[in-house]
Amino acid sequence: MTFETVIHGGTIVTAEGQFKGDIGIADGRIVAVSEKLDGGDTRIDAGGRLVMPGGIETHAHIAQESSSGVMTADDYLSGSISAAFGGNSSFIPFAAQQRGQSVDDVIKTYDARGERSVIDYSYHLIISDPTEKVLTEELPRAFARGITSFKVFMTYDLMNLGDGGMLDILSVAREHGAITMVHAENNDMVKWMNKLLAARGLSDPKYHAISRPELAEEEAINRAVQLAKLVDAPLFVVHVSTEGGAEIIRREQWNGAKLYAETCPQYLALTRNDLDRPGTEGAKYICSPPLRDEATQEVLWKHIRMGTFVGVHSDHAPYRYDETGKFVNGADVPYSKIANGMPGIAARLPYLFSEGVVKGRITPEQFVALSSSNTAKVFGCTTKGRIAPGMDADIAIWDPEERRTVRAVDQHDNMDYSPFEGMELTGVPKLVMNRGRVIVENDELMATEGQGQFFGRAPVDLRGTPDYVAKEFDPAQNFGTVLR
Ligand code: DUC
Ligand code: ZN
Ligand code: ZN
Repeated sequence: MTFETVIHGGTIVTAEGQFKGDIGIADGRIVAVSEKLDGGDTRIDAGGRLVMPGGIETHAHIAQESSSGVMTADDYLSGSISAAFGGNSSFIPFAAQQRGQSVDDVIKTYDARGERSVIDYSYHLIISDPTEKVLTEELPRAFARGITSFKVFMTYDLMNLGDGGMLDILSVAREHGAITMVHAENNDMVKWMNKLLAARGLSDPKYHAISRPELAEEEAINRAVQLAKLVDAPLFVVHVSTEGGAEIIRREQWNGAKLYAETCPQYLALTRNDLDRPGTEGAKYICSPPLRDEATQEVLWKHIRMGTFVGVHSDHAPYRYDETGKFVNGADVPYSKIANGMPGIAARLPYLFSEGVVKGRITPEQFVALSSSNTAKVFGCTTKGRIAPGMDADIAIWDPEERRTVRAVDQHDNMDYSPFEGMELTGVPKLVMNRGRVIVENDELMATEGQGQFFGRAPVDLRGTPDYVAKEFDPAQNFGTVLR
């Protein structure tokens, strides 16, 4: 067998275990994994290093307008470069439908934006306007192209679908084998809190955290799960930030819901006290759901360890600390008019490795599962997320001992701050590969604009998840009525 590249002498870590071995690569694929491989036009020495699947970042807002029209600071070039420096070989940002827009047009728009990417990419659709045409014609066309996941919102007046709209989307998704992602916060609870705070003149950034109560997330997660169970549709709860929310998810996974969830580094690393920094500094830490408290952080780690969460993703939503981003509505505006989101696509995996593996909260195998392998299964990335013959050669080689201090300038994004600034982390992705091509090596970008490719995805893998049949859908209990 001939190889273009052989990675030799490293410790190969998969979601199942680790072993010393070599990887042979040809035509962008892994073609051999063995104790020792000779040959290779290029030989990469991975002695003393961990050789893992490249990360798959599945929660990132790239070249995306918010519902109020603010464009993210990163496009597919800068966003993908930043992802690559953070140990990712591919990503799945969102393609967002604004109300009144056709889904076909949305996909066309993002296809043009995606062409700049240096790593492979796919999209989750965001659906804000589920018209009959969207449900019966456009979503099936998107599925046929391999766009097999989409996100819906339970909050924000311009995005929120209402429970009926969610049931429509969940049912269509179920029919096609797609998975629905949900941003779960109770819209009315948040609006009511906003009114309460405004009436008292409480508008500093820190009140953002108070305006979006933990109970609003817990209520909405519970409701989203019951809606999904009613139609037996798979559901992925994004950016879980509360103990109560995580517990509902754990309980309902046990009860047979086809239920997946993630949390994000910011909910593990930061707290609402970060919103109470001097002047308007707290604006940098405005994201939704909001940052919580220290007690919640350790509980979320426990859920990571125990498998409640299939992934830890960045929710990279980059808005600069200036008039193009955070202060697009003015420098001296209430928290509710400050752009909502923070960057973190480059910091996600170094943070998870350092605080997770190095501090003994998770194993290296769990790190791999949480950074790529689990997500590859849930989102149908059939050729990614594993080190095995036949898979794409999407590989990250890590120095598990090198220490770094996080600095905004090293994130390689278009941002002017990092919420993780100054954190001391151990473990650095030294070489990152996408389909056999080195894209980052020793802090240098080796990739060129546009070399990333769009990848279509398979339906969610639901093997081992028996059907859940609500009594009202069971002909034995509903007077023999066939509803599905
Ligand atoms: N939800 C996200 O997932 N990202 C940014 C803002 C938001 O509400
Ligand atoms: Zn969200
Ligand atoms: Zn997000």
